Amino acid sequence: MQENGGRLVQQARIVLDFNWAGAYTKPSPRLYPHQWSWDSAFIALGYATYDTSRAWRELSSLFAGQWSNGLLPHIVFNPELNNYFPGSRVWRTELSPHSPGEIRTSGVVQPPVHAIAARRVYERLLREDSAGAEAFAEQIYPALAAWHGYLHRERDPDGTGLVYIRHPWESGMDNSPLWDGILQRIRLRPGQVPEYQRLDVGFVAEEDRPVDAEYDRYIHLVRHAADRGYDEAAIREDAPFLVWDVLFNTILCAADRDLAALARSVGEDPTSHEAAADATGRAMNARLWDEESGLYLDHDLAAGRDIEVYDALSSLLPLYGGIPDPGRAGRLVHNLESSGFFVGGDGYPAPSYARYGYGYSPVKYWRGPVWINTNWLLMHGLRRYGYEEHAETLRSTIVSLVQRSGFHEYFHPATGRGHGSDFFSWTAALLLDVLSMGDTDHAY
Ligand code: 9WN
Repeated sequence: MQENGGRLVQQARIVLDFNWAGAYTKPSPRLYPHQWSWDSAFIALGYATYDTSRAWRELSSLFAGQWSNGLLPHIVFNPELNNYFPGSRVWRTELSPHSPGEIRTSGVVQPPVHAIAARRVYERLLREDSAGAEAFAEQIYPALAAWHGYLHRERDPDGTGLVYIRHPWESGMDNSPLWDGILQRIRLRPGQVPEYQRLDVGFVAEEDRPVDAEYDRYIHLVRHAADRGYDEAAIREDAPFLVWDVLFNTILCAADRDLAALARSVGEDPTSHEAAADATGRAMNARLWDEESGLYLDHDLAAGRDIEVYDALSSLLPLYGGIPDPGRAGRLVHNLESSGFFVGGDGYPAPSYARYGYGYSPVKYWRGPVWINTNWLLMHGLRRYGYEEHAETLRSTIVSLVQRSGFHEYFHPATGRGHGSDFFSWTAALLLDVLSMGDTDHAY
């Protein structure tokens, strides 16, 4: 490893050590003090490069908060801390017969990156200690199978192959312009606006965060689910937000394939996971591909129409899941090169939302800033389809951005300046993964 790479590795490990809370890793020191679901999976991928036992502990701690119906909550609360809004009291998850009694959690989910991370941890463990690898797989496989089972059963009741999300937080891309049309439909009159106090804007610049009108609707949607006791059939009956999301389904498809591999390693039958992945891939191509634009679009189930937002980076990410055929992949890459996303020209990775798009903001969270996780997915997607040069450009811009600007949550796409929280765990973890790419073979 080169001198600079070595220093960056050390710095990234320091970030993760600083955020290590004894059993899990805080996404960031102050803004996100509890354990978050997809963060933990990305973080485990980083630990897998140098500390498999921590990777294992990270995932175990998250799955300790799993519900008896398989739901893996997007937050597992640390009972000793109450400096995050919305905290456990707002969620009222005790109203569900499935929520765990002693561990407090939220009542929404996040993209299921976990089987992807678990497979990687398993493979690293195999090289170190095959008995340990076996024990890990035996422990994690049933929990992952229950998690995917929940998604396919509860979030795809008609067996379409696509699972729905019911809150912007479930996308992981909370205030993306993708959700503007739906959130605008939610009319809150005086008295309906929930009363609460945000804490996030005390930790980071207000202009970097979602606006109050968005938070009102986030909390309104939390209430909608809690008022129905987290009964999925009741929620979907009149859910204001019900979406087939491209990124969520892409990740599920990829994760189902990794789950199949884990099933094989514990002597279980992988065919149901493979069939689920095939069904999701097929349904994405049949229902979410938009021939005219050459992009995958989200679908608004509550309104019964596609979400005609053409500038979200997530529209290109089915590359990661191997979902498009080569012709469609070519059209996605053409969009990447020509639509204000790319990469290379100005030396930065791809923005979360293209800079000429309506609704673009260079600092506001998921409305334009560069995030490392989505670029990591894009990089692997490009590589998977043989776009080596693009992937390499992206890899080197990811490294140089973090080297220059630090381990921020997100970055201004035109200046590279860091925004949101500093010392952000998945930026560090995924950087470790990217830096390790030359060293070892990656199982993608
Ligand atoms: C709400 C923890 C999480 C990430 C999300 C990101 C942000 C939370 C918030 O932080 O969301 O879940 O309070 O803004 O959007 O992707 O998992 O890092």
